Amino acid sequence: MVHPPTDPTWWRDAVIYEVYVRSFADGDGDGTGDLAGVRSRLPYLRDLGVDALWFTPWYASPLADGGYDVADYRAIDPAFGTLAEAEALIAEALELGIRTVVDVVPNHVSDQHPWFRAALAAGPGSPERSRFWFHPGTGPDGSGIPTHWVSSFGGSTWTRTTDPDGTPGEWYLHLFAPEQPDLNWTHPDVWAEHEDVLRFWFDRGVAGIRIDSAALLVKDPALPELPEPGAAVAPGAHPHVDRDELHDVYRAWRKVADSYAGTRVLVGEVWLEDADRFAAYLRPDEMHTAFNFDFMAQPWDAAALRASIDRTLSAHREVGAPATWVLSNHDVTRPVTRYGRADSSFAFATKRAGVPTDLELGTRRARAAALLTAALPGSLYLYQGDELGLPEVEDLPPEVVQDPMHARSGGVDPGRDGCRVPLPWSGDRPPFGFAPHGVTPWLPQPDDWAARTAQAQADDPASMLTLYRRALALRRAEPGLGDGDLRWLDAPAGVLALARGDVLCVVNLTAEPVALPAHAGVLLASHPLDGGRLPPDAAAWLRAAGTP
Ligand code: TEU
Repeated sequence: MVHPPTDPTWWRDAVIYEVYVRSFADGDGDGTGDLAGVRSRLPYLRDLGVDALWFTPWYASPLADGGYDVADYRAIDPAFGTLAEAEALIAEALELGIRTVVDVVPNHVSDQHPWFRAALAAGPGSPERSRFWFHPGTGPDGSGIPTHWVSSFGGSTWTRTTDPDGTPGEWYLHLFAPEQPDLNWTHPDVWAEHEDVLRFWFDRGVAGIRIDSAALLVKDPALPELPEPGAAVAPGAHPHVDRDELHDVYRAWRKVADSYAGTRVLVGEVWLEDADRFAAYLRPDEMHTAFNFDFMAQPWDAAALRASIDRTLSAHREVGAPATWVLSNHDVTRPVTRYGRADSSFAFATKRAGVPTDLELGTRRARAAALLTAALPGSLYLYQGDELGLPEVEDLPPEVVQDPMHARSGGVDPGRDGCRVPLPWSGDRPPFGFAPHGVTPWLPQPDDWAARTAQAQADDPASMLTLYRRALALRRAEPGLGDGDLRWLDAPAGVLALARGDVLCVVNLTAEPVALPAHAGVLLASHPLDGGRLPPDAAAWLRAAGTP
């Protein structure tokens, strides 16, 4: 559906394109993507057919974690531009019918944030420190870590401070990198500041907020040790994941969002295995939607995908929220690479570089997956570059990798930079139009990306870009697609077949061509049909039989 500016339900089936600003397009020629680059490419995004842009953090930041270490929420990082440019971008995008979603990172701030600097300066027991989790170490000299919690980036969640006289001091908590101290969500300043930040961006016309690490903010103030591996934890009682108090935070945020004209939405980054605990964040007075990582993590397997789709839809139905469909983002392996591996599921713990990969197979499957996800009921997230079929770049020289996951694992984890390589726009050699000729992008692009540029794909009927453009155009034009219900059709093992109104979507995950169900016409196929049959690892959208 096309969503006019006043449509209050725009978010229920919106196609939201994730912009990792640093790697999108470089307007000022310093090798780093920026707001000028995004503004110059807005027509591309309009032609792609997206409803909204989600910008990963564009705020002032030392970039210790690609901007997820925010020093000032009310300023744009100078490497990306200015606040005036952000305001212009929001307005220009809206003129093209594209809404803007900004990223808010409430779990932590940068260690360069004024609050944390003040806390370090003020010393133990100060009100400034009470906005964070400072704690004495264990043992007579305080040299033992307060708890054995494990950072998402590897290693401990605690770093020891140094007092102004040079002696070792208290420790502070960081679920991510040491440059990202966790905030204390029992502190009223932390609540008030975030509500004010939401207002700051809503006042500038943004249509939504993506909430980073949304299930991690609240900690048990007693800071207990983690439960033993495998031990049962009462729901909501883990020391730092999915605690019940979180729901009060999002109810307060929802009130802020609802106080604005037009529907301003909250989108949660909620990684939780339990579908009901996940859906609890989507009750009518909390977030609007949350990323569906259960689906994203599934291997290329019909039964697994179908089970995940059913789990998703039934959990969302309980709370009346639309589902989201996500194939990737700036944290995970690119789909054409993941689907080209023997184990095509995604999990951080099993992420490995250098696993044998069949990119041609992965690309076929990613094309089929694009048609599957675009046909499912709810909203759709598209990570920049997936519409170009970019592979994960797995041979970045270690010295250029900036993701803290890489260094903190001692180089064992490849990190996430392989999906953050600057986009190829045009031309036959780096920087492929990402930056002016002769400029070196902040991460090197593979030399062989000439055929993957947006320009090379734009007029190629067989390209990934053309497939996405056609799929998104049809998704808007077909009343059966977008929000609503899904009906499974009978299909052989390994084949997914579903109906959305009078549109059918069939996906063949077997190794043999399969007969298509009765239909009145083919709307779109991810691969040429083989004498009316659907080839392996392909998908088709069909007009149901019996409809004009
Ligand atoms: O990610 C949070 C998160 O839990 C994962 O995506 C994370 O990368 C993983 O747990 C590592 O094991 C968000 C952002 O998407 C990510 O880019 C940031 O690094 C992270 O928060 C910290 O702000």
